[in-house]
Amino acid sequence: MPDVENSFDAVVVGAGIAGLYAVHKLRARGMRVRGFESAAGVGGTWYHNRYPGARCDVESIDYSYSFDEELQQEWTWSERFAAQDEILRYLGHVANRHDLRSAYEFSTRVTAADYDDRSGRWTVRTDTARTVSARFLVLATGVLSATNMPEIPGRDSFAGELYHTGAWPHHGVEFEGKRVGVIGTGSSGIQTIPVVAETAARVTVFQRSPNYSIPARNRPLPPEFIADVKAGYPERRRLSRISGGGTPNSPHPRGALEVDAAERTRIYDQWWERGGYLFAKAFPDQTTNLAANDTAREYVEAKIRELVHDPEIAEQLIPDDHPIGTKRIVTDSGYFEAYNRENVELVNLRRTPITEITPSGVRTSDGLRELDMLIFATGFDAMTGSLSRIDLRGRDGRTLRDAWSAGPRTYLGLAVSGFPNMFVVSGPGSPSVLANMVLTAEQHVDWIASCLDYLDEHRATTIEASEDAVTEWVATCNANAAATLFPAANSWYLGANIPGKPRVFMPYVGGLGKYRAICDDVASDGYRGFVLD
Ligand code: N01
Repeated sequence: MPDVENSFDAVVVGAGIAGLYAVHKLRARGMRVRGFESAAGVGGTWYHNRYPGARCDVESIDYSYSFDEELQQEWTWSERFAAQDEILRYLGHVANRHDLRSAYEFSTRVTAADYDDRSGRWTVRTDTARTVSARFLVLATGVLSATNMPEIPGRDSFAGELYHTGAWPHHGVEFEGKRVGVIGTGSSGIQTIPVVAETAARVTVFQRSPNYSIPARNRPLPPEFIADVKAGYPERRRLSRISGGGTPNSPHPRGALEVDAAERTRIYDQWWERGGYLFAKAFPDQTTNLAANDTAREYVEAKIRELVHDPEIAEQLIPDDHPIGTKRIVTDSGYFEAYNRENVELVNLRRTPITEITPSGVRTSDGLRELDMLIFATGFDAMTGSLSRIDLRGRDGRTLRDAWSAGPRTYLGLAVSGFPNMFVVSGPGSPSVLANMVLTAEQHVDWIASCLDYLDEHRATTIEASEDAVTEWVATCNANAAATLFPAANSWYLGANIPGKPRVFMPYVGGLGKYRAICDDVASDGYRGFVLD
């Protein structure tokens, strides 16, 4: 007897931005969909990253779904860069509006999924002892969701409060009067530090690598501005979809070295005043030409020297190991200025490395700093971490971990050879993390839904990326990355932040617009590179 209750057309893993839209889109095709989400509610990244100061670095009016015109008109963002709680409220609103929660089992982590060749179905298992089967498996597990807790000796002996920014607790965390240590100065650390410094007795920042950061210049959005944006959404979204980064912004028409010094400074001043990571895109050649990059780097370095009063500290806050923009430029609110406070201390781990964590604090080679609270802002096993934590088995029991032992291999970031009817949303080989994650997720899910229409029309039951197409796509991604300065940075884009992870540049660097055109072309060419059965 077929187990109708536990048998679905598709399982969607994850209730973040991508998973929610996947559930909506597949249900709209009349499919029976079951979602699983390890958290107790919707939101994905925005559910977990509740640390103080957590805020998106893409403008709220762009970092929002475009698929539902009514939603676009009814929702009003309050600030230029939305804070975590506002984005979470928004995603809750979307879930209500489209009745998405009813598809999900929450507080349920998918532990394993395996494909059965004979039935052509996936069997999905969870940590709540649920077993369901589905024809299609959609992995919307997030790209920055598997937290990285470095194995520092004595870590678990710390007797004070210990948190990771990416798994922040739901209860209130008080900093007042406390001695707080923060390990890590990526986007999460740089957002956290100034907020904690406002009330903590002392903040000790343990910095291994400094980062470039540009002030957010966040502000409330006035009603006239919102009205203009809402009236112009169709064009705004059209420009975003064909752009490189998924927002309607384009760089100067000429390269940084093709204009004179005065024009260059004028443009950098404009982007600096505008605020945020888009500074990386002031000129089109900033991340492809080192001499062009140097002009942007020197401009920002001079700004850091202006912002930080102590010149010795300023020098330690200036990166010397990567071209600007080859790690995501951070969008901050008062980060460098925090070092002008009496209660903020910078510990340069390049000079004095951490030797151990003790019950009372963090010991570096120059002594012990006693702490009441230790915050790990140490990032994520990005892009592959959330997938490799699931025991995924394709044809003949082959595991994804084995298939990707030398680094992730996908076709278009969407499909893996040997794993039929399995789609990854925002996976390695897609532009996702280098663009606006909402629009990239929409593009992926729309493509998947059209692909399923095509399968139905052609009476095909399975679709699988061919090994040749995967090999070619991996080569394309590598060639694209090699033509830029990105591989020069030891970034999470390359897996360089996780000991032992293969060093492969994971995102597709060619931009969303170009990527969309490639995906559309593959589809209109009868899903070139896929095997349909
Ligand atoms: O993580 P990261 P993140 N000892 O990997 C340090 C997005 N995001 O959570 O560089 C000491 O960038 C590590 O040092 P190093 C955004 O795309 C967006 O901050 O490896 N230090 C680094 O300083 C971002 O890029 C937003 O030498 C250790 C830090 O920890 C991505 O998420 C906000 C260490 C980790 O930085 C990840 O950002 C937040 C060790 N053993 C995140 N191990 C916005 O939208 C690691 N570190 C604004």
